[in-house]
Amino acid sequence: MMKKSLYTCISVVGLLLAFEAAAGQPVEKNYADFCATCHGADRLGGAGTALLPENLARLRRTEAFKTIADGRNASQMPGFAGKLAKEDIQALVDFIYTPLPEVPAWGVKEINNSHLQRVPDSSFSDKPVFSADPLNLFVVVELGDHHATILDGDKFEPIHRFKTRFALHGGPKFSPDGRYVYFASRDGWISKFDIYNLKVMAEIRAGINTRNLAVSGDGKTVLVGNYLPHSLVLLNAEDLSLIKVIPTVGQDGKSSRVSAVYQAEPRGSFVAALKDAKEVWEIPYGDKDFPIRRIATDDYLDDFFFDQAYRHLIGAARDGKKGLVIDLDSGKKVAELDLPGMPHLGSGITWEYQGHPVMATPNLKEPLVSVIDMTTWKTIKQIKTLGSGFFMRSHENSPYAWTDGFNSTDNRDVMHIIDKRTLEVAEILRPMPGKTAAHVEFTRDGKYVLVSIWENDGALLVYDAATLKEIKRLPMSKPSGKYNVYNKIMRSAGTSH
Ligand code: DHE
Repeated sequence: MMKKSLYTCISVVGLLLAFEAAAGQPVEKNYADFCATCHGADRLGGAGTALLPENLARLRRTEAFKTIADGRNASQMPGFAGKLAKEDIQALVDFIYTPLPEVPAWGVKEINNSHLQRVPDSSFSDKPVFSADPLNLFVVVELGDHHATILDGDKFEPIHRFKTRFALHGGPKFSPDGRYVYFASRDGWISKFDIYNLKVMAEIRAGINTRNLAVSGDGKTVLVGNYLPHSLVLLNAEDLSLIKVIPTVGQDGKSSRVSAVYQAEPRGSFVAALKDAKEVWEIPYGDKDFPIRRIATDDYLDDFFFDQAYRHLIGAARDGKKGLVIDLDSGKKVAELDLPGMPHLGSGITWEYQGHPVMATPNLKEPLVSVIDMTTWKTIKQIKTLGSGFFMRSHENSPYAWTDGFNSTDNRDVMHIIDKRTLEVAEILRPMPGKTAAHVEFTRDGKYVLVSIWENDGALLVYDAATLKEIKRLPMSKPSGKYNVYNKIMRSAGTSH
């Protein structure tokens, strides 16, 4: 298969020469030293977002200045005020808001040229090549050295570890039978991994800066949402070959980044939110033309999740302090949610509380967990925590919901155990004092909980979900998310879908 050099067509030399910082080193040197590792030498993104005017459309320059100086809340972006003078920072701001001499093309030709495929041969098995329960496996993403581990969820022993693309982000998605898992990297690579045979089957670069992917409920199609270019990309789930590229242009004719895409199996559709247009798109995946139903929204949606019936979409506006609830049948907003500090809504979970379905989510900027009645859409409790959290998890068989303090400054090492029956913090754990603890996932039966120690020399800690005692520790390289096959394919109310 052909693999094209990705960035050859872009010349940034002229642009680099155009700027020089007023103080300190030239701006291009500062960019190379402080920004390029995450944002790409050519500004097309990597672990960090692409730094192009198109991608920064909704960020004011003063905000960009603050971000470079102080870092970015809810991301891995550090602040550089201690290393760069104000003039240097301003020069960087001007630099990143300057268009590239040529907008990089990433369309049908480039996507097709990047396609890599492994054809199954007689050595391939239709059954797992290992003895562990294939539905109680965990896929653990290790961000430290860009690997993934397939973990036996009964014995808590690694079965296989393999190299992934650089900077995977978002939850990997499974085929409906749990045999295949699909990963997306921030720089647009989509990979399909055969868990039964422990082999990467296909890869394709669907974008330059990708948000996330979804796999259709019938297992036939993959939809990728991009920041750059502004597009949705439909792929055949079988071999990841390209079906079509859908430019994401709002009703007003302006093109937009994609905030997130998910599949809504009970509706037979994909749902995508646009980041720069007040629109949600529903795309039925059973129709070979993939028609788009546009739903107008009151605000730009950053991320969203669904109620368990997939009737309502619950979205967060990035700049606002509220969430929106949209009835997907009528296409109308039915409620606004009081969310004080911007949730990472994909982390929302649901359960039954006193006969009502409730949803709960941490808030990235406030040390609070919001619990909202999903019948009235009113907040019934804001549970105080020691630090702002990022992820939240539970399981149908557990009375507890676990949430971290990942987004705090002083309490990144805590895990709060919330009693779902009383809405009180029942216990606070410090799994490894001083080390960042984050992201939790339960085993298939809900009896054990896996917690990440989010450090390069980190670990995966296994807890008894009832006694809250640690029972095993596995060294891992910055394990970010871990995903239980059964809980994901059954769309457990306690985890992300
Ligand atoms: Fe994530 C999921 C958006 C920063 C780790 N993150 C998601 C999803 C979205 C999202 C839309 C759901 C996608 C899915 O699962 O299909 N994340 C954002 C942001 O907007 C934000 C705040 C800024 C950004 O950089 O884009 C952001 N996320 C981060 C991080 O800094 C984290 C901690 C480290 C990293 O990988 O960059 C991070 N995000 C994660 C993880 C998930 C995730 C581990 C999957 C959670 C799950 O259990 O499903």
